[in-house]
Amino acid sequence: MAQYQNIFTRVQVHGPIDAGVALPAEDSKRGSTAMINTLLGRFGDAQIGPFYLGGLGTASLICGFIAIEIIGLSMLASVNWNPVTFVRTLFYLSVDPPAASWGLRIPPWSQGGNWIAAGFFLTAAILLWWARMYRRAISLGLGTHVAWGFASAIWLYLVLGFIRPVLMGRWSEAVPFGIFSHLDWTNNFSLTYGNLFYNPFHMLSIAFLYGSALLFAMHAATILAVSHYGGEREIEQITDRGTASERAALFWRWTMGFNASIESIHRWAWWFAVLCTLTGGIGILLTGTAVDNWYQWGIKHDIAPAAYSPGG
Ligand code: 07D
Ligand code: 07D
Repeated sequence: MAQYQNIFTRVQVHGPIDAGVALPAEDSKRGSTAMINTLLGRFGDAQIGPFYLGGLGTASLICGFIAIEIIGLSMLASVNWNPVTFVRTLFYLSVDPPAASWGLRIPPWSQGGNWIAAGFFLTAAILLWWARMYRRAISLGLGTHVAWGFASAIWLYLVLGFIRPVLMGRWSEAVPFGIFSHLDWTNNFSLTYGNLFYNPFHMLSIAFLYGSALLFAMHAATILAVSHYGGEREIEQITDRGTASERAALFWRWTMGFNASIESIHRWAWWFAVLCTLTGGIGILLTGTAVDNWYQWGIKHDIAPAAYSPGG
C-alpha cells in the first residue's frame, strides 16, 4: 500500500499557472498576470497572482495612498522638507490630532486638519478593504469568518481613533499618526486613567493575546509533529482520516486530558484572536467615559489593595 511520506527535496514541482475557479459574471475581471517564484515557494505557494483588484480594491488602495501621502508629506513638512532629516528622524515624526480646544471642530490644515483628513482616508481605506474581503469570500463560496475577524480589529481601531474621541467631545483624545508618538500616547493613556493594568477588559484582552500565541504555537506544533503521517494535508485528513489527526488528538488527551477536534481548534483560535480586540475595544471605550481612574476603580471593587498606591 502506498503510504504518504514527506519528500525532503529542494526541487519545487509545479504545473501550469492556475487562474483559480471561475468568478460570477457580475464580478470584475481578475488580473491575468501571474508568475512562479522559487524563493516564495519555500515559504508558501510559489505562484504569485493573478491578483483580484476590482472596484473596492482600487478605491481602498487609492484612499490608503492618499492617507500615506498626507501623513508622509506632513511629516516631511515638519522637518522643513529635508529628506535626510526625514529619514533619520522618521520614527520620531508625528501627525497629531487637533488640540483639545478645538473640540470636535475641524481646525486649519497644519493644526490638526491634516490629522482629520489622513484619518478619514485611512478609515475609508480600511472599511473598503473590509468590504472587499467580505465580497471576495462570498464570490468564492467561502464563509465570511475572515471579514468578521478583521471587523474585530477595526472595532478597536475605531474606538481608539473615532468612537471614544467623539464620546469625549474632542479629537485630541485620539491616537496620533507616528511610530514613537503612538507609543507615547499609549503610555500616557494608561497614566492619565490611573494604570490600565487595573482595567479588567485590558486584562481580558491580554489573556486572549497571550492565549492566541499559545494556541497558535500548540496547533502549529501539533500539526508539524504529525506531518510525517500527512497531518498537514487537511483535505485528505478531512475526507479520509488517517492516523495523523487521531494521534494528534490522542497526544493532547494523554498530556492534558482534553483535546480539541480538528474543526474546533480553529474555532478556539478564531475566538481567542477576535476576543483580544473585541474586549480591548470595550476597555478603551469605558476609559474616561465611564471610569476615570482604573486604580481607584480596582480598590473600590476589591481588585487592588488600598494599602499601596502605585498608579492611583
Ligand atoms: C506583523 C502584520 C503587518 C503589519 C505591520 C504594521 C504601519 C504604520 C506608520 C504611516 C502585528 C504596519 C505599520 C502601517 C506606518 C505611519 C505613521 C501585525 C503584523 C508590520 N499600531 N503598537 C507597532 C499600528 C496601536 C503598540 C508596530 C497600527 C494602539 C505597542 C507598528 C495601529 C496601541 C507597540 C504598529 C496601531 C498600540 C506597537 C508593529 C492602528 C494599543 C510596539 C505592529 C491602525 C493597541 C510595536 C514601534 C505589528 C512597535 C507597535 C502599527 C495602534 C500599541 C508600527 C497600524 C494605539 C505597545 N504598532 N498600537 O507588528 O514596534 O502588528 O512600535 O490602530 O511595541 Mg501600534
Ligand atoms: C491596534 C487593532 C487595529 C488595527 C487595525 C489594522 C493598517 C496597516 C498596512 C498591510 C493590536 C489596520 C492596519 C492601517 C496596513 C500593511 C503593511 C490591534 C489593533 C484595524 N499591554 N494597552 C492592549 C499589553 C500596558 C494600553 C492590547 C501587555 C501598560 C492601551 C493588548 C502589557 C500601558 C491599549 C495589550 C501591556 C498600556 C492597550 C492590544 C504588558 C502602557 C489599547 C491588543 C505585559 C504603558 C489596547 C484595552 C491588540 C486595548 C491595549 C497588551 C501593558 C496601554 C492585549 C501584554 C500598562 C492604551 N494592551 N498597556 O490586538 O485594547 O492590539 O486596551 O505590560 O488601546 Mg496594553
